[in-house]
Amino acid sequence: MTGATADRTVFRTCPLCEATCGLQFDVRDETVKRIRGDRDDVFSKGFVCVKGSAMKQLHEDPDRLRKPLARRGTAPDGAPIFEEVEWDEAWQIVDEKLTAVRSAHGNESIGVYLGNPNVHLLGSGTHTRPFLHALGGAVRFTASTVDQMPRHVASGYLYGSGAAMPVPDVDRTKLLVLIGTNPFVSNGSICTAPGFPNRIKRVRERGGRVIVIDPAYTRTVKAADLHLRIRPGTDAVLLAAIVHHLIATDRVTVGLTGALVDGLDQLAEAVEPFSPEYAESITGIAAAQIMSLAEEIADAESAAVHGRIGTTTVEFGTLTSWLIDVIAIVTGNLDRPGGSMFPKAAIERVRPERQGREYRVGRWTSRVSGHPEVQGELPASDMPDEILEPGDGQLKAMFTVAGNPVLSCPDGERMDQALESLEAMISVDIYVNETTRHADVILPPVGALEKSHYDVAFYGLSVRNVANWSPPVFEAEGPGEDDILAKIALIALGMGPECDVEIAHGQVLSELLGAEVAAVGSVVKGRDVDELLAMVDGDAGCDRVLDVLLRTGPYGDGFGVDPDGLSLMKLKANPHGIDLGALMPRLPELLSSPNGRIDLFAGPFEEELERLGAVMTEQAADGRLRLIGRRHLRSNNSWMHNVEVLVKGKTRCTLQVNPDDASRLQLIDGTDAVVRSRVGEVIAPVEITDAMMTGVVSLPHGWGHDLPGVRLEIARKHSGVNSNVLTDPTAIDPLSGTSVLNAIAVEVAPA
Ligand SMILES: Nc1nc2c(c(=O)[nH]1)N[C@H]1C(S)=C(S)[C@@H](COP(=O)(O)OP(=O)(O)OC[C@H]3O[C@@H](n4cnc5c(=O)[nH]c(N)nc54)[C@H](O)[C@@H]3O)O[C@H]1N2
Ligand SMILES: Nc1nc2c(c(=O)[nH]1)N[C@H]1C(S)=C(S)[C@@H](COP(=O)(O)OP(=O)(O)OC[C@H]3O[C@@H](n4cnc5c(=O)[nH]c(N)nc54)[C@H](O)[C@@H]3O)O[C@H]1N2
Ligand code: SF4
Ligand SMILES: [Mo]
Repeated sequence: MTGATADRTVFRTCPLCEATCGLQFDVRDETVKRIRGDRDDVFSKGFVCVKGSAMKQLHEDPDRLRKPLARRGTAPDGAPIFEEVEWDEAWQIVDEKLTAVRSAHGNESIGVYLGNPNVHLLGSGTHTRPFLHALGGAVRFTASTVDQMPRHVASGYLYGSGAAMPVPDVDRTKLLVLIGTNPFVSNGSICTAPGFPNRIKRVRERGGRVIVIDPAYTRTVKAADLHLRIRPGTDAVLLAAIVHHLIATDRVTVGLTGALVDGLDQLAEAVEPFSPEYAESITGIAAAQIMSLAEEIADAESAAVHGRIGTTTVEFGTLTSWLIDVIAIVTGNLDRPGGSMFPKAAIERVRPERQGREYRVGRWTSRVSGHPEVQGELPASDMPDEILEPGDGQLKAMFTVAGNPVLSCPDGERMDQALESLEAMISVDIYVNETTRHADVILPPVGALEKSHYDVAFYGLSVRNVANWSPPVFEAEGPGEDDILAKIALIALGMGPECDVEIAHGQVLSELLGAEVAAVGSVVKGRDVDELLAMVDGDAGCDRVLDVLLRTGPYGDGFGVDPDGLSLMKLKANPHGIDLGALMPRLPELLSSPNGRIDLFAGPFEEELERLGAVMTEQAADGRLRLIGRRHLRSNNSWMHNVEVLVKGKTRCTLQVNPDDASRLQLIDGTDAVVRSRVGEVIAPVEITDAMMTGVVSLPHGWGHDLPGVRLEIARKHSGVNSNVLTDPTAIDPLSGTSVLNAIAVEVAPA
């Protein structure tokens, strides 16, 4: 199906957000002529958003790095001076820096920050583990603790694994309740459903209802049956009151999963203080409305309650995520069609031997704040302290891989100072941005169109089971993430800057296959590693790992056991993807908790409910404005503002204020306001809109591109301000270490 004017057509999944849309690239004279939605994609069926179509501009962006940069000093205005170098020299710098820091301060002085695109990149998916392993005890931070970590922790305690996250069965549900998420703009999160807006419309077309709980009137609200405006940060109280009402009115129906659940008795007592009347006083939603919402969820033929950023980046994020699942459990909606279900990804590994382990956090703690480790990481908001505070274990070197913590993590100004103070910083990134400008060396992987793709993370969070591999659109003219991470690993293992990455790729494969042939329940248990190695397909290092994962996964060909099963070769033959069917019930098979059961109180949720009551009652007396965030369809966190089509038009980095608040504070539309929090202040133009709830103001994140040395010519012209100058690094959800990015107390005045 080559377009009439194209030399060739390539089908490739979009890697920019979680929706995994299939794109069709028409290429002529080795240039992308046209990008459109792939109508034959088994999952997205032609859906595409403006960002997907901008992949051409991203690819051609002159500011995107094609060669490594080495830092040669600092200009008088504070801007770094970079020089383009060949890869050989870049690897030499990595070796020298790493060796110097390690010999002076040891492995524990090295930190790693992994940003969001890592979960969208096949090479990171397959090679991050060996990279971290080779760095030895490197301290790990990721964007998860400014995002979804509460969801992992709630799942860890409930199901035994942080990876077992139920998703709303959007395509079959009769009642969709969306809390703190705006899929008309974000295209969905922890719920991979390309064309999410259409899927929401279809809920209503088949006679179902859609309810949105959000302080703001959003594009998703516009398409819903009911909008409940909630005071930011109070969702846990609303959800606890729903459980309270279900219990008080005898509406608990646990359904089939009930037999697997412990702790139901304890639940009644734990939510006892959260009456609908109390919840009204905290959330601003009328008690009668809360009761009717609870009854509607209980009575619906099926109901799926789904929470995202507005429910996780708050002080009670883990409790909120837990309560969402508790509601699914007590209304019989967990693990049933139309409710909240567990996907079965093609590369998933569920092993009987894993069952029976207690979920644990806090196996170590951060040096300065004492925060517990969660899922092997420390809170991203601890980075500045860990770098700046002297003492044993102080971080002296950082690797950043596809991350921009200066704009995305709390107290951006201190983060910025901290990174500049390091003895060594190595960044794997495609731009010189607010973060990477501090690096000694920037290692740029090839662009998205020059590498293959498979959504290792998102097919595990998907409303249908799907597998789709994409070839690169253009031949690579440099290394991908797999090569870069492998090379750093080899250098860290002492192999020197001239080592051959193929050694690392080979090692990764042998280890993976070695583990497979030894694993109880593996389809290749007992087979010979060398025999399997000879059968592995794929050009890139990451493709070969993927082939092994696919073939030993739940739908795999088992290296010849099931000739119809999945393999990389089979995916190559199906460029529009393979639909593996609707989600199926997976309990109890999926549970890896002790006894293979769901203990509602395996985590400290009783204590957390007590703390919730105390904190909420106290906060209700605080009359300050609450700051929340927002996204825009043409944005992607901090890094897509350098594409003209995505930033042109009205200024987007505005402080949205409700008309009542604006007149009380004497703010005038279009003029500047100063926003102050405990840690910082910014000046932003006011946008008066009744989309915002009274008492709430909103500022998007990811802006503030005017720092010295940032090489983003277009973004700089639309710089905006960094909203994370206002976020407080000490404010976290204590169970997950996740930053409080919503419901921040602020003062606003005319500038
Ligand atoms: N106040 C506030 N703060 C927030 C949020 C919020 O809602 N409010 N949201 C949070 C969330 S959900 C997230 S996920 C984080 C994101 O936080 P980060 O991951 O730290 O930030 P991003 O803006 O996603 O930065 C992505 C980086 O990857 C680089 N990059 C892009 N493509 C590639 C590639 O192919 N390879 C490599 N190696 N690099 C690439 C970009 O140049 C950029 O430097 O921000 C969080 N911060
Ligand atoms: N266009 C675009 N798409 C994206 C991204 C992007 O930057 N731009 N980022 C991607 C990433 S990394 C992620 S994690 C996802 C996030 O996906 P979503 O969670 O859907 O993202 P948001 O649009 O930030 O929606 C959060 C909503 O929560 C509301 N909210 C804020 N505070 C509260 C609260 O206390 N309670 C309640 N109930 N609601 C609250 C906000 O008003 C907002 O409407 O989006 C992804 N997709
Ligand atoms: S919705 Fe997401 S995956 Fe689909 S085209 Fe847009 S950015 Fe790409
Ligand atoms: Mo995110």
